[in-house]
Amino acid sequence: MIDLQKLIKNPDSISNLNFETISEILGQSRDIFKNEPLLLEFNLENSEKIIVLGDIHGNMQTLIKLIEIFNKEKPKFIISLGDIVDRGPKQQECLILMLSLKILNPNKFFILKGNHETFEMNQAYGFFYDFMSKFKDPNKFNEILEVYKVLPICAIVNNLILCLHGGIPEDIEILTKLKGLKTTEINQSLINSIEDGIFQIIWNDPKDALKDFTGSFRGPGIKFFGEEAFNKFMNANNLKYLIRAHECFPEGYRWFFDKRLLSIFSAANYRGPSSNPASYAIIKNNEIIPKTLELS
Ligand SMILES: [Mn+2]
Repeated sequence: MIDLQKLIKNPDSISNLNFETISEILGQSRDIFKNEPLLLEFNLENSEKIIVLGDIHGNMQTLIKLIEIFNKEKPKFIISLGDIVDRGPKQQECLILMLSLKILNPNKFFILKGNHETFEMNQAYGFFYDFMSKFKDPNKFNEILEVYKVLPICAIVNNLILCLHGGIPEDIEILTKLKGLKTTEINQSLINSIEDGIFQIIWNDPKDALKDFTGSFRGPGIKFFGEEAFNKFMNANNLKYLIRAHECFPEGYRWFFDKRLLSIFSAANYRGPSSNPASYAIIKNNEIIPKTLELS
């Protein structure tokens, strides 16, 4: 049995884990995720905090700083908006570190699915290659895909603040469909009614100076959404704010739509030295406070 506390204190040691140990961590975290609903719901008492994280993309240096912030701020819950792997130098290490945090704090630490928690993206953007160069066996990678399959999709805080990776989907009823649903309960007819909505949740982007939904350069089925579409979705679901990730801005975070949508990204220097600070959000007393984190 691996000592996860020790692993978290020495993240460099994750690089040397054998697959047997990794498999144990994947299996344990999967067992926790599969009992979580696809739509998580949180309620905060006055002065309690949630920390929300954006994309990590293998940036261990930023992730270690963020863990120091968790220890200092002592939030009641931590929500990651996904995109832990692909692109950065320590992808497998970041994933195993995040899953270890989940296993040790199952009721405090939550991970939502991003568009990079998929096999297609891992094949195109580095994680599959990174994994294969170490463990050589594509069947072993299936154990990672089994974890992706059971990740929750979105979270709602105090019935007011929606958290997800990409954006709102065209399906205005998607949250009602996901509410109370566990991945283990999904059958074929249900898949047909939720898969487009989930796909757009992990892929869509907001765009100023746009009203409705429009096609995106990112690919078929992916949309940009404007303020009118955003307001319609949020009002229909009695929600006020959205916190999302998925896009890196040079200033670290960006507000959209009259400060009702906050976009965060938690991998610093994503496009090279000094290209962007990392950002994250604190939710407290139904307010959203964006934060940046400069890394040398
Ligand atoms: Mn993304």
